[in-house]
Amino acid sequence: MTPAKEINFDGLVGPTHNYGGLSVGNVASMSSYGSASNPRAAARQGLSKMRALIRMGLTQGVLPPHERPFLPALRQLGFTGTDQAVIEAAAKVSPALLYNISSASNMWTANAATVSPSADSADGKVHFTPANLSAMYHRSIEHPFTARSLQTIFADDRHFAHHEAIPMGGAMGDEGAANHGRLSAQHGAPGIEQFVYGRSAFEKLESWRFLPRQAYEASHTIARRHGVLETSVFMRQSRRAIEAGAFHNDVVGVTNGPVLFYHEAAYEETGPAFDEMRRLAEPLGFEPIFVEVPESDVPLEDAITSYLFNSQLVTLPDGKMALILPGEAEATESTRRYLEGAMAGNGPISAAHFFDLKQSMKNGGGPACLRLRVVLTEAEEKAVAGGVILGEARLDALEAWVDAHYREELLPNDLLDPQLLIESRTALDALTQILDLGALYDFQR
Ligand code: SUG
Repeated sequence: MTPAKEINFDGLVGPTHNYGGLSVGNVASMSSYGSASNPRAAARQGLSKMRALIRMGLTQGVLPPHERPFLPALRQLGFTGTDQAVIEAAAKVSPALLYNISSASNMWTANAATVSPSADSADGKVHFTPANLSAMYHRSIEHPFTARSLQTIFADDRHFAHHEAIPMGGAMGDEGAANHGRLSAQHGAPGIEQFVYGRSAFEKLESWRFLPRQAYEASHTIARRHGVLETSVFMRQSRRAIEAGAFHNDVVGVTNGPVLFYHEAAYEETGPAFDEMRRLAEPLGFEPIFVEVPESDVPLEDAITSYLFNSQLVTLPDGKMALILPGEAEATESTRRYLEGAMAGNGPISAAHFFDLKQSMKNGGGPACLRLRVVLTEAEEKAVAGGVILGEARLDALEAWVDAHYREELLPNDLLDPQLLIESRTALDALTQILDLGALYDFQR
């Protein structure tokens, strides 16, 4: 086994972070609609979490925000003329359209792609499939730039393999790593991949409160392409969890090392899948550890509002596991009590760290949504391009950059203001220098 470590690539919150209420089925996003956001605070909260993880001895990466408002999307829809004319015309036709092409939703990089480490894949490369995010227009426009960004950063084809996003249409949705987990003895050891889906793309679903986003056929495609099918297990999200607002499985479950930490109501059934995981783990020399949180300790509704499971379960340098949680999990009585018990017991979770991520949480994004996990060996890490693996000096530079370029208040109707486009491009242009990424954005080409 070649030793490897997990690197979290967090999404840097972009300058247009706002509450446009775009995500049906995401209760936080729907109920935050119309309130004032604070893009500067949002970006700062994310950077503080990254800094704290670095100080815990973990390796931290960052992925750049996408260009928003995204004028190429409006031009594709037939708006012509100067940038200002395009924005003004689109605003007249449909303010909602402008909200959609301005969303900072790409900050939730758990939805950027599904990543399989080289220890798992048949050809010994790290595999990436950008998520098509076809469930909602504002997210469906992310994958072309996500692909460009990942191909720029993980450019070395001796180590990295990139696939196209899954074709869209009907219900062939793929939401990336938010519905993907991995169990292994250590990060560098071969593991089992867990693919969680909400439906078949070809199934008729009637009278559901919220529709599932992830298709079984999409999950299966990824496992096949990544060369991990033999060691993959497919599980169906429960209808109850989806209808209660668990629009991604990472709202009700998280994996790390041999551990799957999940809510009792997360899956339609667990028995056959868990048996299969035990069977697959045996020749790999480990036993999966299933930590189920019963409904009687934490009601599903509390799990969803507190984001207990939308935490990062990380292995610290001393080998112990810690949870990186949103402050909401401390403020909710049932989850706080559960965590106190878990840490006092002899289970795998030894510490809980809480972070103020309220700006992102109000759009349904917790600590786990904000990061894409990439397991890399030393040689693979060395092959990462640009300055996206962070040290404290670059974090200082990013904080100063946020303070210089981000507004402290944004209302949905501010998205109709062409000045925001200029501010946003000025900021992103400076960012590509800080992160040493060259001419990454369309407006720079
Ligand atoms: O897709 N919210 C995101 C939140 C994604 C959270 N990610 C994970 N669970 N991994 C979503 O529902 C709202 C954006 C807006 O209204 O601008 C939004 O897209």
